[in-house]
Order: sequence, then C-alpha cells, then structure tokens
Amino acid sequence: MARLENAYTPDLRGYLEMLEREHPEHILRITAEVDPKFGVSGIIHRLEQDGHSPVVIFDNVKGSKVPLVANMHANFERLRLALGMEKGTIAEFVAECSKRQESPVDPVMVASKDAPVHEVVITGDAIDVEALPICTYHEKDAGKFITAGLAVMRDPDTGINNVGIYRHQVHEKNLLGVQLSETADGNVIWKKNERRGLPTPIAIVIGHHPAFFIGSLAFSTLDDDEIKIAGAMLQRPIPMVPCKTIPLDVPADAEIVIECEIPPEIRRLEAPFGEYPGTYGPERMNPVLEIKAITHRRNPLYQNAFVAHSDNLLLSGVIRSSFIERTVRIACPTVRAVAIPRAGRYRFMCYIAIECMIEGEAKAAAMAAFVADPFLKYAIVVDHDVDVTNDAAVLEAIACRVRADRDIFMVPYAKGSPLDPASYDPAGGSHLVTKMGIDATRKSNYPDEVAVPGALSLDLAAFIPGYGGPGRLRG
Ligand SMILES: Cc1cc2nc3c(=O)[nH]c(=O)nc-3n(C[C@H](O)[C@H](O)[C@H](O)COP(=O)(O)O)c2cc1C
Ligand SMILES: [Mn+2]
Repeated sequence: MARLENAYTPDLRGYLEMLEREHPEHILRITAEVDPKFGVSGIIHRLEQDGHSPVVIFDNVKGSKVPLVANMHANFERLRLALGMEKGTIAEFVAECSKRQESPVDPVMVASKDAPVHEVVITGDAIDVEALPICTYHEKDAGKFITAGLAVMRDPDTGINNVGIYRHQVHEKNLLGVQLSETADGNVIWKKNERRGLPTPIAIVIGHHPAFFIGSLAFSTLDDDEIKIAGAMLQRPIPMVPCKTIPLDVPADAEIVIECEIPPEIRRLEAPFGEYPGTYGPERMNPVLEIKAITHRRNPLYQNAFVAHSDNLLLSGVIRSSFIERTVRIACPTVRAVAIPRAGRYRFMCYIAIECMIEGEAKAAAMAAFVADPFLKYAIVVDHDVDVTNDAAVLEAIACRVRADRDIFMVPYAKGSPLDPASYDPAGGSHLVTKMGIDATRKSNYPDEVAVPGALSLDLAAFIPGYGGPGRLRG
C-alpha cells in the first residue's frame, strides 16, 4: 500500500508543491496582512471550528518579510500522504510507521556550500530572531513562541542524535526559553550536561517535510538516532550539514536553523503558554538558549504549530500507539489492538484490546503501556471483541465488566507530564501524577451474555415485505 514518492524533493517546499499539484484542496493561501498576535491563531481556530483543516500559508504576517506555513499536521490525510500512502486507516498508517522504524536509514553528510539552509548565515549582533513571523496564540500566553522547532541534540555519552519538538518563548532577539518536559529525552541530555557543568548545544530546525516530523516524534529510546528514524520515514538518507557555531549536524534542506547553546545553571521565568491539554502550562524557572547563529535559505519559509489544537494533538497523537503496542506485546502476546482516543487529547488515555488467555494478563498489559508512554494516565484493557476505536464500546465494557476494588489499580507519584492539569501541583508544573489501570475484560465468573437462537439466519423479508435491511425498515 505504501508508495515511494520520488516525484518531489523531500523537504517542506517539495511537500507543499506536491500538495499544490495533486491535492490542491489541502492548501489555503492568505495574502492579506495578518497580525502574528492572535491573528494567525484566530483564523486557524475559526477554520477548525468550521471543520476545515488545510495547510494555511500566510504570505503577509505583520512585521516580518518571511511567509508562514501553518496548520501542516492538523489533518490525518496529510500525515498519511507524507508517507506516500494515498489510502489507509489510522491503524494502517501506524503499522506502516512501525515497519519503517524497524529499518533506520543513515544520513549522508553534505558540504556547507551544497546546503540550502546555509545560503544565508547570520552571526553576532546581526542575530534577530524577531525577524521571523513568530506568533502569540492564546490570551494569557507570556509572549511569542516558536512551536514547531525540531530540536537536534546529542547524547554526550554516546554521540547519538536526539530530535524532539519543544516550545521556545522569545525572551530577547538572541535569547530563547525552552520547556524540556520530564517526559522528553531532551530533558535527560540537558541534565547529563548540566550535572557535569557543561553547556548543551541545541539546534532548532524550522521547516521540514511532515515525514521528518513523524520520525522525530516516533517513540524510541535515547540509543535510537531519530535522524535515522526520520530517514526511515522518508525512505531516503537525510542530507546533513555541520552547524556553523556548535558541534551538531542539521538537515541541509531545512528552511531555517537556529544554532544555540543552553548554558548550565541559568534559569528564567518561562510561560504561561496554552498547552496540549487545553489549559495553560504554568510559569516555571526554565533553562535558556543563547543563539549563536541563524542560518536559512535565501527565501525561507517559517513553520509553526498550533499547540492545544488539532495541528499539535494529531501529530504526536496517532503515532504513539505503535510503540505502546510493541511494549504491551512483551507483557501480553495476544494484544490485538491499541487505540489512543481523541477523548484523552491523544495523550492521557489508551485502550488496549487483548485476547485474554491467562488471568491477570490484562493488568500486565496496562502496566506495560505505562512503561511505554510516560504521558499515559489511564490504560484501559478490554476483550478483543470490543471495538477500541469506539469510545462508547469501551465505556460499556467498563460499566459492565469492572468491579472497582478488584479491577482498578493506581500508581501514585508516578512520572507524567508537567502539563497535566490534574498533577499533584498543576500551578507549579509538577510532573508527578497518579496513573490508573482498568481491567475491563470479562472475568472467569462473568455471566453468559444474552443471545437469541437462530436470529442471525432469519430472513426478515419473509415476515416484513420489502424489508430494507440496516438503516431502512422498508426498501
Ligand atoms: C507541536 C508540539 C509541541 C511540543 N512542545 C513540547 C514542549 O514544549 N516540551 C516538551 O517537552 N515536549 C513537547 N512536545 C512533545 C515532544 O516533542 C515529544 O514528546 C517528543 O517525542 C520528545 O522527543 P524526545 O523524547 O526525543 O525528547 C511537543 C510536541 C508537539 C507536536
Ligand atoms: Mn528521543
């Protein structure tokens, strides 16, 4: 089903050209001047409310000469097209991501003179990040935030690349903030360096192909190089170029790269910022990023993500089920399906369907899910005949098959998301939460379920002339 898409260059502008040519309904261009403060977010919010999810290209953002590409990941079909899949369900897409992740693709190094992202190099006093169309999204946001920067870092112990998206508040023209949540590998890399009194190099890559984003957000360990996973998603080596001022390599065909260093022991108040649960992430004393250089293409595109909305929720939402399923399979070989529901904001909940062979297996499956994904708060395990893509079916299994004292277990003071609105101290940004596993499978003493003998083989038309079948009583 997957089709190798060789017809366009595997970068942001190549993907946009492909959409324009083959799926033009996915692109909306706005040429009128729009305010980066609430103007951009206002338009996308209203489109979302009306059920529209195109990529929106803002040609004229007030105060910047750089066009803005917004809302790229708000639509599942576009994520699927990024893998070259013209058709397929979420489950098929996730299976394809999972398959590609098993065959990482090594990057290739290119010279600076051949790297589009090095066409323009800005250092020293000339650095001014505010030249970019960086937006303010929600009413109480502390300021402007870069929201779709793919941060490349390197594990100081192994030299292996890590990539994650972290928000960056603009503090000054050459100083950014960062929220490295306790759920992120990036947090571990920064702490490893800081404990040794060392700065952490970090390159913020802006503007790339959606398959690169999928690879970066795929679940992996610190020992998996996410540049190679991004290469696997794109099914070709990522061309990389050494940074100008820091010891890291970055994708040569990105639009913009902000080369930075996190100095040890320095903190600055960061946030509030409207976050993925739909609530504001609280002010915290967070590290800062000193900008050493900004490099970009001659006519760069800036890309953002609308956090707390589909653009953010879908992107790192749908793909997480594959890693959960692989981990649950270790605890429970008969796992049939894992779904991450929108109702849990694609983060907090997962539904796991198993064919229960051994008593206690459902709880083992729930525990494995918590091991796989630190964002999860609720792991709900059902029998394999329950449709985990249907919230009501899962709720019905809970209603009928759960005895709370026997089937629910809790893990208090566990590592979770510091943005969880129900953590031990949401206002302080605590990452300590309580996890809950629910075994909603039928137990061995579960009564027989009702059935009418012969009903399925009845020919209703013999009794109801003109019977119309499902949906219509009479044809
Ligand atoms: C649009 C968007 C914004 C995000 N912002 C943050 C953030 O500010 N801090 C954070 O720790 N994770 C954030 N995430 C989630 C991480 O990018 C994600 O957990 C990623 O897998 C982390 O990679 P790592 O574990 O390799 O560090 C964001 C995700 C998306 C899609
Ligand atoms: Mn990682």
